[in-house]
Amino acid sequence: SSIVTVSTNPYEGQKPGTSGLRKKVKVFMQENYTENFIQSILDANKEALVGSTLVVGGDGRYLVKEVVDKIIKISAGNGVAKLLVGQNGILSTPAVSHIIRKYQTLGGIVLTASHNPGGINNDFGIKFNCSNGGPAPDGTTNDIYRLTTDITEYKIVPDIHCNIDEVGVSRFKVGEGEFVVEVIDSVKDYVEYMKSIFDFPKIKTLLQGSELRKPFKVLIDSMNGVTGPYVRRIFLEELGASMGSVRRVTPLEDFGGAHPDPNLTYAADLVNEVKNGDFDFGAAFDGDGDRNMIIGRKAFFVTPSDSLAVLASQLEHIPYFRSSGVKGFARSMPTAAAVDRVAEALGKEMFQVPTGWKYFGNLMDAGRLSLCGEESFGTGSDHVREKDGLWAALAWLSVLAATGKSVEEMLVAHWQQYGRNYFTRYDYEECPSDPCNEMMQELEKTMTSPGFVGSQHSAAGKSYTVALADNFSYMDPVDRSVAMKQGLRIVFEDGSRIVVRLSGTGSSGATVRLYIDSYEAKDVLGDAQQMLQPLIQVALDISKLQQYTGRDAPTVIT
Ligand code: VG1
Ligand code: CO
Repeated sequence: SSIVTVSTNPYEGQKPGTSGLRKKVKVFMQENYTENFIQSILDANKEALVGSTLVVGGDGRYLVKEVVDKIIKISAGNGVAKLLVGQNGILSTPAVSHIIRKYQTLGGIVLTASHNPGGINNDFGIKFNCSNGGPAPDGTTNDIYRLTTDITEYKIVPDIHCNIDEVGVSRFKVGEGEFVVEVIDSVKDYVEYMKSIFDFPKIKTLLQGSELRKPFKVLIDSMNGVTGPYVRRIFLEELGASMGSVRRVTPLEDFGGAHPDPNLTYAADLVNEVKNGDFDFGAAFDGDGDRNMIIGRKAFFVTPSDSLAVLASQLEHIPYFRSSGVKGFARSMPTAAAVDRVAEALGKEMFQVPTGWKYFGNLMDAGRLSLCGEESFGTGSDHVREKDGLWAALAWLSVLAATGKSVEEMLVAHWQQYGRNYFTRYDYEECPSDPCNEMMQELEKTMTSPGFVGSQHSAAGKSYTVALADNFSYMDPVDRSVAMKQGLRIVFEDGSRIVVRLSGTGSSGATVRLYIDSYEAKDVLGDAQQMLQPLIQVALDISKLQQYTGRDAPTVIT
């Protein structure tokens, strides 16, 4: 086959956000839109590209297979030697990260819009991960974006036809060289890896019960996303759970119409089943398998910030950490500071990074970070360079198996020892962009004007004094790269915090996120929404959020 050079024109707006380029499917379907972006990803790697191997896979949503086909043809046109492609285009985001690392490839291309709905009228996304298995850092995504703005042509081998439905190796002659596509089992490498990280027999005994303990009943929900086949292999085949322990385990192109975001709003069916049923544990994962929600008996909810803190304090129950040791911990800035207290108690290094998993990678590569998380239902460790939903569920089951406690007992004991960071996030989705940008500018002005630090704010009988107010910026301690304007942050004298930022993953309009984090040393058993009311009121007053967005209530509360 021969390489054809196709001329093209740049599209505006191909700037990757928090986690790759995400747009409506129909945007990606425009002539050459997807081709331009793929070519730009490859060009951003040009020094190492010729002769390289890349991993390709996605979450099974609408357009994944078509785009895999384009990646195959354009990779062949650009001198890539080999692609490792998940069967049917299926690979979870953490599985891509693992496969990149295991086979030491140049990187990988992940086709997903994560937790955003799928189908022809919804979202698609493309993300590049580097050779460490992690999402490309800002330097690389800026390079990719710059390349999209002045692209004039792409290179493609149009008559490569490769079937990705069957596992196997296909070889193609391209010019004088050879181009190889290896279609791999989507779950095998990942499942083997999980078996080396966790004590599967111990988890199996927990689930099946023993003379000492009745079976521990779980309900695992893949939300019709990519984790379906992974959950079936791990929970049904390896751990011997019954079909009644899993739900929605077939990946669907439109996620069956569901919004595959594991939180109390979008995973309400799981929550209700666990609330009304005889389950000890529930977990749900998002479309691409990197997010997780953990609930206990009667749907006792574990906030992601607490989940991170509890796991941090219990890592000795996981074989991986017993052998690799526990380095530092990290969280994204908006994530509640519960884990900071564990770090302090254990004498571990603690990092606070901007929102997005790409900021954790350097710390892991430098051997300074073992466990990290985000309030947005992201938990993970240095076993890969992405957050990992199934890993989080297995980590929790390991801890529960070892301690013999229920989920709720774990949390209550944790709060009694460390105090509790009450946390909530209000999302105002798909608001008009201009007023939201204006709100952010005005709020930053207010916060940074003289006299704001030290000012007092009261609501519902509570009073807060501002200790610090800034637009968060971060210098990576490893490569000293700087990320500016990562979210407006008001920290009060008692450590309580208000954070406001605009989402970088939406595909239309603006989504405002308001994060509230408030610490109580003693009063740890309250209702979060009630406990946080005064601070929420203060946040709405200072930001004038309702006035600018025209919304009197958030779309989603987590
Ligand atoms: C959101 C979350 C962020 C997460 C990102 C990607 O970003 O807030 O914590 O890393 O999604 O998650 P934003 O910019 O919309 O707030 V996923 O599961 O989409 O890869
Ligand atoms: Co995701």
